[in-house]
Amino acid sequence: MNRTGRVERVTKETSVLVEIDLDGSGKVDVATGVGFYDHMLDQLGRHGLFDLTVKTEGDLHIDSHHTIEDTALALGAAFKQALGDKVGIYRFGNCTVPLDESLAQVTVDLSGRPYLVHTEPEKMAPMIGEYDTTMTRHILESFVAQAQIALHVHVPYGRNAHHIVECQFKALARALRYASERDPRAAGILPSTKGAL
Ligand SMILES: [Mn+2]
Repeated sequence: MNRTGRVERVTKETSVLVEIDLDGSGKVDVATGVGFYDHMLDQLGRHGLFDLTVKTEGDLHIDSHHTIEDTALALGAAFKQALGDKVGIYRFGNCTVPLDESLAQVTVDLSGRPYLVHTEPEKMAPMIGEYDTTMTRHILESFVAQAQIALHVHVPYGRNAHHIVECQFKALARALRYASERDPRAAGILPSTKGAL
């Protein structure tokens, strides 16, 4: 069974195409027009072992906000679509990833209910290239809302903004991979006592 998602999202502000294969090998083809964001989405595919295509044409003449946010919304929707009925998956995943002086701890539940808890150092460089560092939380909020997952992301310490953001995407990728992978002991079983996810 294919576990793929494809979402096209077109508004007056942006045009986004996302394709994802949860059972891929980390092949990534990403172009949003925001270099650092491309780098982060590359982490997501590579460390999640998802095949991921992202093509966004946004109103970058204003700023990168809509481009970044709408891409995250489409990504969340595509991820949910790819998860399908969630039968036979692990459901929960967590991963802690250091990047030199920074550390990210990510825990996920593919619960069907959107909830985000996010903490990161308050003091951080405001921009990484065209990427506004306050957008990290906005990306996670947008992804969570569409993917309908519970996501806890904590950066207890870190100094360099590039490191602080990148370790979050790496840990997110790995946590999503662990949660969405098939559990060989749970074939045909929905991991919920409620009978719904
Ligand atoms: Mn916004």
